[in-house]
Amino acid sequence: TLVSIPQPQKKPLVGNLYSLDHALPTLSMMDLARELGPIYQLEIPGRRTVIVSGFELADELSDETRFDKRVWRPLQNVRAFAGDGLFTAYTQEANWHKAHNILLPNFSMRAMQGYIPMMQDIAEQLLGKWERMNANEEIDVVSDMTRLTLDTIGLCGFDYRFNSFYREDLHPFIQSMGNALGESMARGRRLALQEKLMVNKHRQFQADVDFMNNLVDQVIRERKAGGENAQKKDLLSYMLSGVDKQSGEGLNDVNIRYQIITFLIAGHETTSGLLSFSLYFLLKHPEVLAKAYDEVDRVLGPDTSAKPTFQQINKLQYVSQILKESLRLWPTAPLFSVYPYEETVVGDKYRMDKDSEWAILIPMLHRDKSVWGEDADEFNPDHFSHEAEASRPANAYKPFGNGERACIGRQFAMQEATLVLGQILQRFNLLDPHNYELKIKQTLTLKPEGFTMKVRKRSDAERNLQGFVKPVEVTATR
Ligand code: FDE
Repeated sequence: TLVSIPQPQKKPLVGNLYSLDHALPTLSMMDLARELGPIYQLEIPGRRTVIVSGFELADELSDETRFDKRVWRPLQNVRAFAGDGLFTAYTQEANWHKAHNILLPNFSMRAMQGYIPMMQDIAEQLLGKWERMNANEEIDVVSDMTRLTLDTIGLCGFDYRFNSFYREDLHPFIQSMGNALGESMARGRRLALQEKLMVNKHRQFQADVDFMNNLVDQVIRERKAGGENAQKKDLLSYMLSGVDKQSGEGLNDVNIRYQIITFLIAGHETTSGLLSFSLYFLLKHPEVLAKAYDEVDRVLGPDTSAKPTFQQINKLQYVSQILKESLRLWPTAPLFSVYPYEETVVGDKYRMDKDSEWAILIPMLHRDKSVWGEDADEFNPDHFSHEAEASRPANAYKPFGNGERACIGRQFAMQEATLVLGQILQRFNLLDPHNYELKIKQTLTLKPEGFTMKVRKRSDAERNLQGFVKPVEVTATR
């Protein structure tokens, strides 16, 4: 028998519009999940959303034969500037398949080796900045991590230098992108009549979209005009030259523009948040930090001028466990949405219409004690030991979404984050001068708010060099 899905108390006309804190919708959703259980629904005028956070239901919704990614309302608004780029495309759109087929090989483990020099270039800028800081200066962690991740995806994506470490403010492109993303979210909670009155917001939105398009279109034009000699080993060159074997076609210029904007959006805030949360957790868990230092010293050794190799980065197992554990507690892209190909019943008792919105609330899925154990709320990188990973069902961990629509940048982000975190630990002691207390800030993604720390250079005496073996140089192949 079918049962109705729990719902928080609603108000006349606005329904559950005010059941969520609009600055922090994800945190409100987490509170509601603790109150109402693994599934509940919210009603906002014109829209009903079912929020799923229990493992069993999320596991069922991960079945790609029954369910597909839904480009839900906030993402639909992002289509105004990311169009049919990978993230915002409908799975049925020809361009999704085409771009997926063309770009997938450029995100494989093997392809990752080719990005290392560019990732290192930007990492050096961050490390150099931190090394030159005076003892009284504090690091605004999220800002510097955003500089790093933006510049990295800019360089690896289309050989463009945002040079964020050489400016105080955000690059104007990022300002426009931030505005446009904020407006896309805001539109989701305005009532139809309110929306009509937002003339200035609409004008600003259009200006921001135009600015982004122009910058990216110019980069594409310049690259094409540069001819053969301008062939770089970045994503743009693969987009310009790649042919989809299935259709025999390449990507058109407008779609390439959308892909570049997509990679900039998807690749910088999420990874920046990941690194910021990881540093926060390290500051609060000295025993984990000590283990991380041991590993970094053993793998990278004392020479901070030596560039870590692909092999070394992959040996930083514990560092990568720290990153995975951070993404467990605070998955920086906290929700993804699905719809059923056919009207269906989920969990043997909940009806799922074709047009309703169902979303998986990842931070709560990642705290489900039935799969993560009694210490599910605790930060503990041992949740990602080989044994723990092997014994856990696959769909218990979804920070990168699901199936063929899962994150294409996963390896890229993990390699970038492992490289940088490893090098930060090789060089610095981390200090927490204000005993920072975690506060979440939400845009489309999650990040720690107002998080500052200090660093001090580590001395050789502090390193544990037992077991360090200098690596043999192996040339990268692609
Ligand atoms: C995707 C993604 C996802 C899914 C979503 C949905 O379903 O809606 C998720 C969840 C994610 N992603 C997450 C993440 C996290 C991190 C750290 C990241 N991510 C990173 C990155 C980087 C880059 C470059 C990227 N990323 C990208 C991307 C893309 C393009 C996409 C779409 C795909 C398809 O095809 O759909 C994603 N990403 Fe990420």
